[in-house]
Amino acid sequence: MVVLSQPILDNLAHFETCKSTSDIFTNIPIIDLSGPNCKTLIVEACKEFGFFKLINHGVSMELLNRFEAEAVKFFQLPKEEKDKLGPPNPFGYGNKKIGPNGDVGWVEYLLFCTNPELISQNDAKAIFPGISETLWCLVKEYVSAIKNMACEVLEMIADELQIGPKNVLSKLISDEKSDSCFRLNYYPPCPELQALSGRNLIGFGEHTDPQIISVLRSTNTSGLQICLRDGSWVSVPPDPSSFSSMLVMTNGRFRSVKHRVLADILKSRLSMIYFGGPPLSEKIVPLCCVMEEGEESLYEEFSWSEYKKSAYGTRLGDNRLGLFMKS
Ligand code: GA4
Repeated sequence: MVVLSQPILDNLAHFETCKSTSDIFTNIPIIDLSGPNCKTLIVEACKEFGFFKLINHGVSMELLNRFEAEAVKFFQLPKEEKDKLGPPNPFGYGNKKIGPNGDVGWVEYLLFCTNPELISQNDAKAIFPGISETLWCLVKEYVSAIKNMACEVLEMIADELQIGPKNVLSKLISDEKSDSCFRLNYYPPCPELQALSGRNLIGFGEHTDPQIISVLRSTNTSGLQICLRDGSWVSVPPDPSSFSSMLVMTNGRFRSVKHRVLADILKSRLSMIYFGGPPLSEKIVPLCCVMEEGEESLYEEFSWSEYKKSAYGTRLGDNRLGLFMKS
């Protein structure tokens, strides 16, 4: 038996933990973006898991590596330097505090607004005061490449579901007024974790993303877990050359996957996530083509702006869409 010294426990006392599990998600749908059947496989994955892994996506590894190196450099700066870019409101540098409603996690992050109209009208100084020109340029280059890829995925979904025209979904995120954001999450190693035998420290607590599509890429450290239909949590092995994508939509047919990230004892983890949202005024309603004759919408009609406002008033783990369910 090991007796823990009090300071170690105190240090982690404010953070959530969960029971360790060694279950690995072995049947992740892998979508080869350059392969046949891609459209069908994506739609199947959206219905079953709300999550899939993209390979042969065409985004250059050279860009990914350059971006990763610059991002790590930022998180390795002294605390005082990083704090100059925070607290996030909601954009900027954040450390341990997530969102405006009291959530915490073993994570540092940079949250950027990447709305195209704002970017084309302003320079980095206006959008993100204090960020280095180099990092900001890389964010723009990366987000533009990922957005193109996300549009390709949404066009395939529209095609497979036979919702004409082809760009009916992709235009929501390619619109000049689309409301998107980008986040760099850095999970520092936590050696004290060793003391928590049988439990893991939560880096980013369980939640679903509110946007239309999220594209995630991480470095080679595990930590991401997703929740399966039966409520069990499984680890998603990291793969720095692929992207994972999570989708929302379609009157309950597509799933928005619940996910969380665990901290590691020895290795840091960096992830880059693009969140593609529609223009603020866009009405969010189930696509009529996916509904059976006579089927009613499960949700009240709402705009992205109303949904987003309500989402920012919730805690990370809350059921955000539940508030808009018809009673
Ligand atoms: C989850 C998805 C994105 O990371 C995010 C998060 C946002 C934040 O970090 O400010 C929120 C969270 C996310 C949903 C509920 C609210 C808002 C933290 C939080 C507790 C940037 C987003 O758009 O919604």
